[in-house]
Formats: sequence, C-alpha cells, structure tokens
Amino acid sequence: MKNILVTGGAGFIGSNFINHILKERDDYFIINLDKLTYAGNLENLVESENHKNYRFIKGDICNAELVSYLFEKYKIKHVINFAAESHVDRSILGSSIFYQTNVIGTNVLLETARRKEVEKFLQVSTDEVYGSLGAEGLFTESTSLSPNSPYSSSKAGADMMALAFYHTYGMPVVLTRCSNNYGPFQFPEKLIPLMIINSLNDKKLPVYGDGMNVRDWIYVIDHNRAIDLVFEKGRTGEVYNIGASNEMPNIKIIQLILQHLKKSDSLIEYVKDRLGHDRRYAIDSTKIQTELGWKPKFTFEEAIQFTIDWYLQNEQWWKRIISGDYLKYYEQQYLGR
Ligand code: NAD
Ligand code: TDX
Repeated sequence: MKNILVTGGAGFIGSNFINHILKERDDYFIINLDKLTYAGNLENLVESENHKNYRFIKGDICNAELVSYLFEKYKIKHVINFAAESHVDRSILGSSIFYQTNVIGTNVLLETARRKEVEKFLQVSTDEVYGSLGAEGLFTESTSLSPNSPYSSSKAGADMMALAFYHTYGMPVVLTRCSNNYGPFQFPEKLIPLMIINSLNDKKLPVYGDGMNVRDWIYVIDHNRAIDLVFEKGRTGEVYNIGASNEMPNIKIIQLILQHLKKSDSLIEYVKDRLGHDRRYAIDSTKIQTELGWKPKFTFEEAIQFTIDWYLQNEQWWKRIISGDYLKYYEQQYLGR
C-alpha cells in the first residue's frame, strides 16, 4: 500500500484523478490536501468521500507546519502535486496568489519531501510553460521554457525548482506537462464549461480576439491515466509531455458546442483579446508513448459529447457555482459587464 499525498484534489483534474484511481487501484491510500479555494469543491468527490483508502484534509500547501505534520502522521513517501491557481485570466487580474501557491507552495512541498526522503514526487505541470507556437511545430520536452502569463511563469518557476531538487539533492522528482483538459467537474471559468453553460442559459459566448487561437485538447481521464503511469514508471529527473494530438481553434469548439446543444451562432460575441494571449499550443507526446506505452483512449468526438451530457445532467452542480460570487468578479473585471 502506498500512502500518497495528493494536493489540490478537490479541483477539476485532481478530483477526477482521485475518483478514477480509487476505482482502478486498491494499493493507493490517498490523503487529499486542499485549501478549498473558489476552485476547490468537495461535491466533486462525493463518490470517493467514504472510500476506505481516502482522507480529506483542508489546508494550504504553503503551510509548512501542516505539511510536515501530514508527512509524519501518514508516513508519506509519495506526492502528486496538483494544487495550483490555474486560471490565466485571473493571473492577469492579480498575480501574487499565483506565485504564492504555485511557487512558494511547491517549495514547501519539495523541502518537506526532501527532509522526509520521499520515494517519488510528481509535479503536475502544463504545456503553457513552453510559451506560444507559430503555425507550425510541436512542443517537445526539450523545447526551451518561454512562459508568457503570470500563471505560466509561476508554473515554469515550480518546474525549474523541482528539477533543481533532482539535480542538487538527487530527489526522485518527475514532471508532467499536459495540454488543455476538458471533462466533468471543470470550473465554469474555463473555455469549454463556460461555453456549454452560457449556451444552456442563452447567454452570450465571449470569444477573445479573432477566435483563431489554437489549443490541443485532451480528455481529463486520459491525462490522469498518464499521470498514474508516470508516477509509477516514469524515470526520475525526467519531463513527460502529455497530449492527445487534437488541435482546434477556439471558435471551432464553440460552434461545435452550439451544434450539439442546438443553439444559434448568434450567441457568439467577439470581445477584446486576453492580454498577452498565446496563439497556439500543440504537444508532441512521443516520449510517453514510446517509453511508457501510454496513448489516449478517448476520441475528442466521444469525450466532448460525454462532457456536454455531463453538464446537462449535472445542472445542480454548476447552478450552485454560477449563483455564487465566483464568476461575478471575473465578468466585471475582465468582460466589463
Ligand atoms: P483547479 O483550479 O480546478 O484546481 C486547483 C485545486 O487546487 C483546487 O481544488 C484548489 O482549492 C486547490 N488549491 C489552490 N491553492 C491551494 C493551496 N495553496 N493549497 C492547497 N490547495 C490549493 O485546477 P485544475 O485545472 O484541476 O489543474 C490542476 C493542476 O493541473 C494544476 O497544477 C494546473 O496547473 C495543471 N494543469 C491544468 C490543465 C488544465 O487544462 N486545466 C492542463 C495542464 C496542467
Ligand atoms: O471566455 C473565454 N473566451 C475565450 O475565447 C475563455 C475563458 C477563454 N477563451 C480562449 C482563451 C484560450 O485561447 O479559449 C482558450 C482556452 O482558454 P482557457 O480555458 O482559459 O484555457 P488556457 O488559457 O488555454 O489554459 C488552460 O490550459 C492549460 C488551463 O486553464 C491551464 O490551467 C492549463 O495549464
């Protein structure tokens, strides 16, 4: 049995990871440390909350005393760090919390893990650390880091720190860098759930710039399958890109959602562009495919249909979110509403 400290497990990807992994494996005992920021939601974990191999702890990864106590209490030798401030637009409105959680918080985890001699530390990162691509080419693991937003620069800082702990102390650190995720429980500030929910409510769909920025989409379960594989078999000191080779301009995704929901294109509204908006992301995932034998299981067509259906069937989940203050601040500040 491995006692694994999973941080940020009440967020979108972390909660999908916990729900998935507790069904798949009985050799993981998961201690989920999450601060429950606006993005953390224990409702995401209803199916896991009473599982015998699961504990939830509300707390901040920046709290060194608490982190140290948890390592001691649960004899932690394995860490998967999902916890982060994750939304680019919010990082443009105010960057401090991004550096606090994503850099300082990761430092607290790494320092504690070093003292407690952990056996594996997986840092969950993003393709955004590589910056923006032109019309051609893909990000490989050796593409140099060139982050453009406060969010991506904070993630790049954490990546470099984690690799420095490997080089300096020989710590068993491994990194994953994944492309844009979609699926159940994604907070409706991100493109896909925002567009689904606005369409259902006949609200305008704000398209930044010309709508031709390209993202490379992966279903969250495929990302989490890759994380589990890298966690178990990935070589320490290495970076593994994760992506499903599914590039799409934003406007195409939005039109596709409108079609699925039988809504009119007239809901589309072009708004001012995101500051410093990266043009294109695209991942080369050859390394994880050839070295570890991972490949995506889900096609975009089936997984986007499943995702849209999930939001249709889980109105209560997102209605509670959009009726709160979570999105008002962002809409006022960013979209001038
Ligand atoms: P999310 O915003 O949905 O969830 C983040 C979780 O972290 C929340 O539950 C929040 O409460 C928690 N958290 C925030 N600050 C914390 C702190 N100081 N201490 C403890 N918990 C804290 O994010 P997500 O989309 O699930 O992303 C998870 C990870 O995956 C992040 O590290 C992100 O950078 C990375 N990532 C995300 C994507 C994507 O498309 N969403 C793609 C690649 C990588
Ligand atoms: O209202 C919108 N209109 C719009 O045109 C929103 C919210 C987004 N967009 C555009 C901006 C991007 O080009 O859609 C694209 C996707 O935007 P986001 O969902 O905000 O994702 P992105 O900025 O690409 O970052 C995401 O992927 C990488 C996650 O939020 C990060 O956590 C992850 O690291």
